[in-house]
Parts: sequence; structure tokens; C-alpha cells
Amino acid sequence: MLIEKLMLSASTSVTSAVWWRLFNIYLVLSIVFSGFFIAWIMYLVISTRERADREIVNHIKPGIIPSSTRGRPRNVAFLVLFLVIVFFGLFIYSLPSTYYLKQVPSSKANTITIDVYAAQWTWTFRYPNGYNVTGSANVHNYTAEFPVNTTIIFRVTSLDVMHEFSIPSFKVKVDAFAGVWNTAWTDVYQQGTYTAFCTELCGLGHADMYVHMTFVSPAAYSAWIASQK
Ligand SMILES: [Cu+2]
Repeated sequence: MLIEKLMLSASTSVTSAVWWRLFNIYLVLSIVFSGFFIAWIMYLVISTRERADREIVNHIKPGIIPSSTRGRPRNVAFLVLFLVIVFFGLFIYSLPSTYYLKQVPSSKANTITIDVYAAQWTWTFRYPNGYNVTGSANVHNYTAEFPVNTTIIFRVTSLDVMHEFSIPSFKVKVDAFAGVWNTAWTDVYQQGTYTAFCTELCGLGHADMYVHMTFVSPAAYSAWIASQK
């Protein structure tokens, strides 16, 4: 469908697919409403251009507030009511998706939990078998693999200052605070290398604080993790 081709999306994961669906609805409504209002304002500007200056001069007198019955108050009331309905409609529509993304799945069979340690200025992944991988712009020759088609729960903490664990491709973003475990999750269905960034200014090396994550098939992941200690 044409509309689907026009939509912006990068559905590499369950979480980003939900995120993009919501984003595109906001995008389409924004274009439709702003287009309508711009067209309406242009129409009013053109259709009322001759009378405008005289009427306004007549209406503005020092110390006198113009009558509120001037114009079309009922139309304005309908418009405001309509916009309020749209606003709350979108708000309510967004709640299930927001809840879905924030709610870490607890009872899925195919799940692995990765502990993520932020530090100035590296990321360390701790796998379920205790294997650690540390990565950053200044750490070379590391490999951090993850399985696709698997629910991955990230438990995120910091060893020093405040950081934020962010994987833009999956729309995963969670604060990293010392002494606190925050969780985020995703389920990736496209193999490839993605990058997690720190998105909380955390000192001199902040810009170097990113780590590459390689998503491979579950079988390849199992073989890789089994060969690490
Ligand atoms: Cu940081």
C-alpha cells in the first residue's frame, strides 16, 4: 500500500515496531491538522483582506473591551471541543503501547537476562553464565553477541555517575544509576550489528561511550556463549 511506503519505519525489533506505529499515527495526524489549519488561515487572510483594517480600527478603542459576541463563538467552542477530543483520544490510544513497552515480560519461555554495567566510559555486559564483555570507542577487539527472536531483558546499573543505556534502533532507553537496577527489554528480529550509546552527559569521555552489539541466530549465539568463559 502507498501509505505503508510513505510511513517512516525501521522495524528491527518488536519494541521499535510498536514505537514506529505510534509515531506514524502522530505524524499523519500532525500533517493533516497543520495542513487544514494553514489552508484555513490562508483562506481567511485572502477572503477578508479588504474589510479587515477598517473593522479592526473601528473595534479598537481605548478603555473599551470589544464585545465577545463578535465573530463566531460557537464555531470556536466546537473547534476547541474537537481538539480536546483529539488530544485525549490520542492520549488514551497511546497508553496500551506505552504500557506494553514499559512492562518487562516476565513469563515468556524464550528469555535471557543481561546485566548491563555503565561506567566512565565503557559498557559491560554480563551474560547469564557470568561472562563479561566490555566495550567502548576505546576498547578494541571485543565481541558482544545476542540472539534474535528472543526476549532480551536488560538489567541496567551504573558503577559511578549517572548514565543512560540507549539503543536507538530498538527504541530502548533506560537510566543507569549507581545502586539501582532499571530494566528494559526488546525482541529483535533482524540480524545485524547495532550500537548502544550513553545518552546522559557523564563526563569527558561521554562521546566515546558506545558499544556494538551483534545480533545473530539463536544457534550461533548458543555456540558463541558456550565457547566463552
Ligand atoms: Cu555515560
